[in-house]
Amino acid sequence: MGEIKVKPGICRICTAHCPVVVTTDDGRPIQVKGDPNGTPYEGYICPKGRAMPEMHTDPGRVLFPQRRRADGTFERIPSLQAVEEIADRLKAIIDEHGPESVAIYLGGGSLAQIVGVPMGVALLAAIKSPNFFSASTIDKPAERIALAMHGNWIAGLRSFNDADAWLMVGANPVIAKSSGAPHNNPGMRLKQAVNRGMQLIVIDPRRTETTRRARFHLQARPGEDPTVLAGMIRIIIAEGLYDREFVAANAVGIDELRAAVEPFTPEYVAERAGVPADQLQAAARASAGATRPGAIASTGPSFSLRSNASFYLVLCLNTLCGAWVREGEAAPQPNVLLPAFTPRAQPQGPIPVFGKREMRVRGLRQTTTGLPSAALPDEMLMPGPGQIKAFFCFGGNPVSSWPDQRKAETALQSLDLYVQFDHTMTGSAKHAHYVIGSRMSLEVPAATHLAEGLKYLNPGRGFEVPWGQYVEAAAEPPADSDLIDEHEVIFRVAQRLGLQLKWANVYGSCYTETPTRLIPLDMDRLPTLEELLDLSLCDARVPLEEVKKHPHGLVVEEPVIVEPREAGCTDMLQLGDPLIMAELAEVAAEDFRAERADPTYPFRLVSRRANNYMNSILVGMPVAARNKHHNPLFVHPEDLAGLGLRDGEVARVASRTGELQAVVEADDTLMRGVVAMTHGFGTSEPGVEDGTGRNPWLGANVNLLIPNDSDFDPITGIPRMSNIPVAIGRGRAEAEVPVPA
Ligand SMILES: Nc1nc2c(c(=O)[nH]1)N[C@H]1C(S)=C(S)[C@@H](COP(=O)(O)OP(=O)(O)OC[C@H]3O[C@@H](n4cnc5c(=O)[nH]c(N)nc54)[C@H](O)[C@@H]3O)O[C@H]1N2
Ligand SMILES: Nc1nc2c(c(=O)[nH]1)N[C@H]1C(S)=C(S)[C@@H](COP(=O)(O)OP(=O)(O)OC[C@H]3O[C@@H](n4cnc5c(=O)[nH]c(N)nc54)[C@H](O)[C@@H]3O)O[C@H]1N2
Ligand code: SF4
Ligand SMILES: [Mo]
Repeated sequence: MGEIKVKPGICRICTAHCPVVVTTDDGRPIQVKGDPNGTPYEGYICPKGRAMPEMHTDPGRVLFPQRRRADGTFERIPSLQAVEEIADRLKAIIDEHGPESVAIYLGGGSLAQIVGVPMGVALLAAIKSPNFFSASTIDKPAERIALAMHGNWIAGLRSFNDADAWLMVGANPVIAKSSGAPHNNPGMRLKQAVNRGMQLIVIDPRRTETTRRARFHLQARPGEDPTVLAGMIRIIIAEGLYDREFVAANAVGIDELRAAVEPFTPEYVAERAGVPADQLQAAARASAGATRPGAIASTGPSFSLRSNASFYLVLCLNTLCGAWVREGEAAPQPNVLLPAFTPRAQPQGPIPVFGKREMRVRGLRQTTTGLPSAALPDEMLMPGPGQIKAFFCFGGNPVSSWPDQRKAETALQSLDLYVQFDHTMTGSAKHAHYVIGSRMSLEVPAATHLAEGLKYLNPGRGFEVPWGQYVEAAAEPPADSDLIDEHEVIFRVAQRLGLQLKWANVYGSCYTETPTRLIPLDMDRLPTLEELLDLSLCDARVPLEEVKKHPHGLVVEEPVIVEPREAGCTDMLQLGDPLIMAELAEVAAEDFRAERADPTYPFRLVSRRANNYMNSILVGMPVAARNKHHNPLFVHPEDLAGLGLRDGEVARVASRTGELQAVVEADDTLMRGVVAMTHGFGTSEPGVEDGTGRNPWLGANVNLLIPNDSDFDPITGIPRMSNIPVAIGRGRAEAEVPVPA
């Protein structure tokens, strides 16, 4: 044992951003626990957070910049040499193909690296490339699109804390942590809320850890969220249960909405979605009868097509039920590390959904959520002006996470310059020209501002209380390594290209009340990560110096009271957006019986998440796998019997465009006819995991089943990633399963 130190930290594996305490032995992390002094979290931590020491000390960690050789193997090169080579290649590409040939992608891993991506954004701005992509557009792009169509409420949604009804559509926060209930131990918060009388309503085709707490579990067929939500709204309007006064004063479009939901009678919803009429009525009445209701949607409806309609109808429910916070009440989520704003009981009316930039493929365009990442592989592959040739991937794993895995892989292979920032050699990284390892999350200072900004994406998400934390590095990077931070790589590249970079001081968003301030960086001197973080937070509501005095985080106790509507404010919320009303007419006109009756693909595959992994993060690590290294296909036991398959056998799963092999696991929480699988596993090499974890990248990647260019939403570009028609049969015999070397 060397010198033992214990320091506070922030887990940034997911957006819950739990406060933790980190024990190090000579700087090397040996234990991460929940921080009992991180007040709202009360010492909570999940298995992923506890696995951080293993992530940091993983023998496979990328400790030196890696350059790919012609034969596909990698060689170690000095970090400054890597930077020079990247800069020179980038310059040649820009000179030949123009700035539009350069793109960056922000993945889930960049939550840990909070100054890397802003530096990448600054580089794009300096070279005048519009190509900023992020995982947000293959996550829940509809949340901001629906918000743009419906309008936002400046003071925000009433808090989950004292909500007396809460509707969650396709969210399982007990597992996913930050998707529909407060971040601080969502399982416990839900339990406490239900115990104090909150009526929890969950729409999910599975009986999940979250639905177990629900007063109403509407076990609807997947993909039927617009039907179910329209049915609820129809009841609420027809029975006059909505908040007439609030709607009259703050919203337009109720007549259009009333007409659009008319076809969705309880009987129709019952037949189509499988939700009994009395359950639908009871859930609708519970939502509308509550005095402090709230509604939220997550990846279930996002992945099942018609996501804009689902998210929009959730916002309509919030407006109809008067869920927005009123004048004189305490603002639910005043900023701490983000800039101060005046919470007003007034709408910010609809804003344009589309931005200027048009993609070259499928008529897709920039939206309020950004450029559609689902189009990225095509933009890399399609020749002609605007083809993406240089790609910087910040903590993302396209080969794992992008729909149409084979296309994603081919696209990455086609690039002239692919730089991957990651601490592990993922299925994506092995195609990169350069793989750059940086300091990992516990080795750098960090703050909670990104998680604070979630409320700007989806009202109701985010911290339960005004919470802020800033921590210093808790661990030291491994000795004898040549790690180089993402911001440093990009800054030095810009220096070599003679560019002036400008730093954006806030987490930019169209609803951030304070406009982004661009601060020119001194290009003669590399700024430290600390300096950049300070610059990002220079307009924090609670001065950063104050937050820093509370290393275990602080709750800002003093309430911020919601101000009245400004004189002269004429903004109104929109309940009858024409695009969504037209989409509801399309939904009502669908021949759902015929669509369902395809005998070739009798099952519907839905998405779900696993407790021990965050997307592909931690996949393949023994500490997370707990002796189960594969990615099971969950099937109802009676469906299994019907297929003649037994628990643990290998099944073949085929969609209309792809297939995979997976180990089946009996799961009676599913609706009959619905099967479920998580993503994050496997390269595109065929086969199933061998169960030993020796080759974590081999196996069942669900994106083999998902095309990105058919069956997609025309606005978000997001393809059908849940509710996928599939056929299931017996897979290869066990003996044929390849055993990786
Ligand atoms: N079929 C299907 N596809 C999906 C989904 C699904 O449910 N089904 N989910 C979608 C969703 S919601 C999302 S958000 C996307 C996620 O898409 P991505 O963000 O592209 O995928 P992740 O697996 O989260 O990749 C995170 C990467 O970051 C790396 N990483 C972790 N920590 C660090 C760090 O500190 N620094 C750096 N540089 N890297 C780090 C990890 O090793 C990993 O390779 O996938 C989407 N794709
Ligand atoms: N442990 C863990 N936590 C995570 C992640 C992880 O991989 N593991 N990933 C993180 C990320 S990137 C994200 S985006 C969030 C996601 O957070 P959530 O959106 O809460 O993700 P899930 O836990 O998959 O819950 C989605 C639910 O939708 C249901 N569902 C599927 N299809 C449909 C449908 O058509 N309609 C309805 N109503 N429901 C449907 C599924 O059964 C599932 O229970 O989680 C984050 N947190
Ligand atoms: S819930 Fe998220 S932030 Fe909290 S410990 Fe788990 S992975 Fe980390
Ligand atoms: Mo996500």
